[in-house]
Amino acid sequence: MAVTIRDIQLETVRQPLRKPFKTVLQQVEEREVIIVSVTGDKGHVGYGECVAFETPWYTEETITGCRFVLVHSLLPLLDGKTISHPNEVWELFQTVKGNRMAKAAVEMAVWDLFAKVDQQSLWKFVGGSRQAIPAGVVVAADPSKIAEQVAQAVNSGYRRIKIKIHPETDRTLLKTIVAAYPEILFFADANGSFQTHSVERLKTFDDIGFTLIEQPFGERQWELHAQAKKELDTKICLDESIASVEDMQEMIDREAGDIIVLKMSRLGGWTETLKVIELCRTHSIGTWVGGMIEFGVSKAHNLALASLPGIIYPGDFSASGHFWEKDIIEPEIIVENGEIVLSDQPGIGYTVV
Ligand code: OSB
Ligand code: MG
Repeated sequence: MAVTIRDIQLETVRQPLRKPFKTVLQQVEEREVIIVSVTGDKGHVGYGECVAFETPWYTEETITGCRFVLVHSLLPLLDGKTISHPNEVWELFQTVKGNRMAKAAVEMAVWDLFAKVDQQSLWKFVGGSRQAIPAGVVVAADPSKIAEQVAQAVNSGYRRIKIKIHPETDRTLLKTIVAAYPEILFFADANGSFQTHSVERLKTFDDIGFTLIEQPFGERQWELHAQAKKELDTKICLDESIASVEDMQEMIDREAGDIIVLKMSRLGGWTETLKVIELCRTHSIGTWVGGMIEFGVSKAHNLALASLPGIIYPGDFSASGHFWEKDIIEPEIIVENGEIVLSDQPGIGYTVV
């Protein structure tokens, strides 16, 4: 199968969140992303979404920087090229350093395009085997609102809830909430906020009942993560630390984590993500799929990712209506009985509006 790239378009989408998303690092109230559309020689159109933030609080990329790199560096490398497999895009982009979120957006679009040319759903095209994906939601709010938002999530059918924490978070409050819902899987995400604290401090969160704690320390603080893995019963899960296959190998060599959260954007797209999954499989390291306060295009790609074998926990998969008044895909993503059912339509399986 060879496809010649005939046209590439960028479109900016900007929308307020239905409620503020509050972490110790940043409060997000409005979201801007770039939708990349790639047209092949037979007229099929593939979509990707660039999910870098306005400021570099989560990774070093920004949406403005991504737009610049897309226009001036990445799109000229792809435009007019004939490719026979989407993983060739990674090779084409080798002369551009870093900028993984910008690269991921284009790569996603090309994978969607190839699945459409092949008349297959993207999740089957990448070798997925699960059509019903367990949902999960993130509570990122002021302490006074955590209990209420957890109750709402449980009422909406979510069976996995991730709570944003930092060293100052009220542990008694968390313990009461987690104990109130024995049937719910609770994750914690620290976004590196224990980096100026000790493993001892993190240990005081060990008996709350979290299945895992995501990224307690800084991106490069491998030693602290390794110590935490040894000394806590709660699983240590890395997010920001893992931006490549090399980072994954580093975590394995240093025994710096039990599990990782996959995000296609942070890893630079499908090709690198599939390599990371393969490495995890070889070393029996569990994976699950994270969210980026993203719109439906990025979510659809991440849902396809979650259908692969080896994904052991429910991801950050909330319904379109959780963040957005109106998503940019049709139909919107809905959660029923705690699951999201993937479409059999070609490509990402949603129409982009
Ligand atoms: O650290 O997992 C994170 C959102 C934006 C940036 C970083 C993170 C998050 C989330 C996921 O916690 C939220 C979601 O999209 O469901
Ligand atoms: Mg995280």
